[in-house]
Amino acid sequence: MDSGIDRLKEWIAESNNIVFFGGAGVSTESGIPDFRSVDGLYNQKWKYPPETILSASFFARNPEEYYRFHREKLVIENVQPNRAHKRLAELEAEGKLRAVITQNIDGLHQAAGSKNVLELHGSILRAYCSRCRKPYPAERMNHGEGVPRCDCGGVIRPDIVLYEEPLDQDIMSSALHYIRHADVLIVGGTSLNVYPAAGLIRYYRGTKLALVNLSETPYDGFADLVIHEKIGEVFSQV
Ligand code: CNA
Repeated sequence: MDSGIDRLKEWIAESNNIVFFGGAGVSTESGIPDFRSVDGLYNQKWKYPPETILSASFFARNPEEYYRFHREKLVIENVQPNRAHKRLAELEAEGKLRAVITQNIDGLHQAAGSKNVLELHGSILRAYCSRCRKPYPAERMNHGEGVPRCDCGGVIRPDIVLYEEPLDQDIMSSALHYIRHADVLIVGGTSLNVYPAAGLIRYYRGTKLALVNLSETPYDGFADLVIHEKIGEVFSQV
């Protein structure tokens, strides 16, 4: 077994205060493309770049185009949690892992059985009216046609944080609390390019920060252990 993975396995075995912080790379092995890999959404052809379509001003101006992108690119059918999601859920059930903090909007950690999931960027499995805030099931937003509308006439929107919108402060403070008090912090499947989420790992104060990511990140030098391998494969060994 690889020595980096051995070390991570030891850290996990010895701790009951592990926190996981992840991103889109956690779900690529479930078949959901990330943003920045070669086959990620940023490298696929679309009329506008994803940062533009996924922005609050674009959504307000052009909800038709937003929903075309949403249904074609964000909603992926029949996806299942992979080995990383499942092992994280097991570690929580064993009383070893305190929280999963995720930038993902796909709900796969909960599908795997994780209970304490902090969704920094919301979820495409929830929707609400952008005018009166009435909650709606995600079904029509994710699978219908055209722009879904509320009884009040407002546009129904996904419960995700669009670019230009602030993150939920309660979720951010809670994430910060878990990271600050973690013994082992595992960061995985994230390019650590999207702020303010990426900056959270600077609040870690321990000496066991493991970074599991296929490609290099700006924080590789900040970590105590760096593993450049597929996260599902790593979690199947720890
Ligand atoms: P990103 O910027 O696309 O980075 C993903 C990182 O994961 C890259 O550095 C890859 O090298 C790495 N990676 C890809 N596959 C694996 C793997 N199997 N094992 C290990 N590493 C891997 O995504 P971030 O999450 O950092 O960026 C934040 C954005 C992306 C958030 O706002 C998300 O909401 C958004 N996003 C979410 C999803 C989802 O919910 N599944 C999908 C696509 C984008």
